[in-house]
Amino acid sequence: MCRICGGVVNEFLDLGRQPLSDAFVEPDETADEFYYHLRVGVCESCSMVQQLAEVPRERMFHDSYPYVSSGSVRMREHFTRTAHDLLERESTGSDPFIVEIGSNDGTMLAAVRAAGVRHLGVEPCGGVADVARAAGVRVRSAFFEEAVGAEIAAQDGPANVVFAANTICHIPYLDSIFRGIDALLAPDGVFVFEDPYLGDVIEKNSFDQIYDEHFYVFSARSVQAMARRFGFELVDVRRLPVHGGEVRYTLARAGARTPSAAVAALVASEDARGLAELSTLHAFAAEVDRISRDLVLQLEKLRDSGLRVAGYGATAKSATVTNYAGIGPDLVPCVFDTTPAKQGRLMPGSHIPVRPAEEFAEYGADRLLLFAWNHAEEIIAKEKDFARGGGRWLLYVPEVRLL
Ligand code: JHZ
Ligand code: SAH
Ligand code: ZN
Repeated sequence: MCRICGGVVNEFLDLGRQPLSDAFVEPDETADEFYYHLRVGVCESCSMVQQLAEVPRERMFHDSYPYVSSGSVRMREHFTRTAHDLLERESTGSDPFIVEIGSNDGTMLAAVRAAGVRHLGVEPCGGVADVARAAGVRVRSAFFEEAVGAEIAAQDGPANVVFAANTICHIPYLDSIFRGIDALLAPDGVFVFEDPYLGDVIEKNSFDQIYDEHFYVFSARSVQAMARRFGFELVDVRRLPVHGGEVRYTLARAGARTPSAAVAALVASEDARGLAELSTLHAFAAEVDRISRDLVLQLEKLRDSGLRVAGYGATAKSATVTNYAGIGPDLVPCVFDTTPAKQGRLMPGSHIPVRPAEEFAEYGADRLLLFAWNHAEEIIAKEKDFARGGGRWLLYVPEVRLL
């Protein structure tokens, strides 16, 4: 049953037994790993692409959650720009108030704070919330939901903007979220969120965008239907190049703003290409299989030719690829990553060891599997010596290929 509208959900993709994508394990803790069956379907009534089973939120988001937004220079720039955009376009009145859901280490809100604007982050993971606090960002440690929205409104007054990046698609209980936003948002306020876009996932075969944390994959059509169901209207959309292709959705209270032409245009383009049709999604599922098999073949070839292989970027996304395709340390002996909380641990399920990025040069890789393909530009530029020395990058989005 659809988590948004109660309609019939048709399964189109079975990604098998999967661990929690951000549960990097200590070498002696692999016996305790949590697994679940990752299956994805689409709602016949509202077109929402969603998982068929839910992982309890506390299992995924806790005080030692390892992901930090600040791990990429390009993302830091993106969020500084985002803060300035929000401040310019939306923060009307003499004392505007901006709330961010899923504020993580405060990368976005630090720029709001620097502008001297009243703000609050809502973030359940203590470790990253403390990083934000250390930077002077105001954070409430909580899962945003109906009651939290009402409490913030009572304490701080209505919000002009509620923003969320890579967070709303993580939350199955969106009915409660919308009631919380209804309680919190000023009459002419906006709810702005950005998440991976179904159009890009299908076009690029980026099936690794689907893992425990990404419960929904949004499209303009499904977000429009969802907004209406909860008393809001989708009034603007903007495609973003970050994280492999996202859309920023702007929602206002129903009737408060006139939707821009971009909304109708994106919905029409989705309908024209049959984006949410089962035939399209089944074709995508077939591509997932083909690409996974291709990647394993390519890695076996590299191993058999005696080349030194490693992974680059211990992403959450890579859990889907490694566990679905069956890629372990025999094919990718280790992965390099800049995140201290991931280093010295094993990748979930595949048990590929994560090593500090500083050890990358001395390892002397011949081929690097770019798990963080969404940061390709930044990473390939940073590691230009690798290619200069004859090394080559192996990518699997949108196809398996050597650069
Ligand atoms: P990156 C996470 O996904 C989880 P992940 C989450 N569900 C989500 O939606 C997105 O973030 C926003 C490392 N790295 O951004 C840092 C280097 O080592 O693709 C990260 O561990 N060197 C919330 O994990 C990883 O790669 C570098 O130069 O798929 C990148 O993770 C750079 C740039 C990154 O998100
Ligand atoms: N916005 C940041 C962080 C994304 S990570 C960025 O785009 O880089 C997703 C974040 O959402 C995590 O920090 C997680 O703790 C948080 N989150 C998950 N459920 C939440 C909820 N109900 N309310 C607030 N934050 C939530
Ligand atoms: Zn539905």
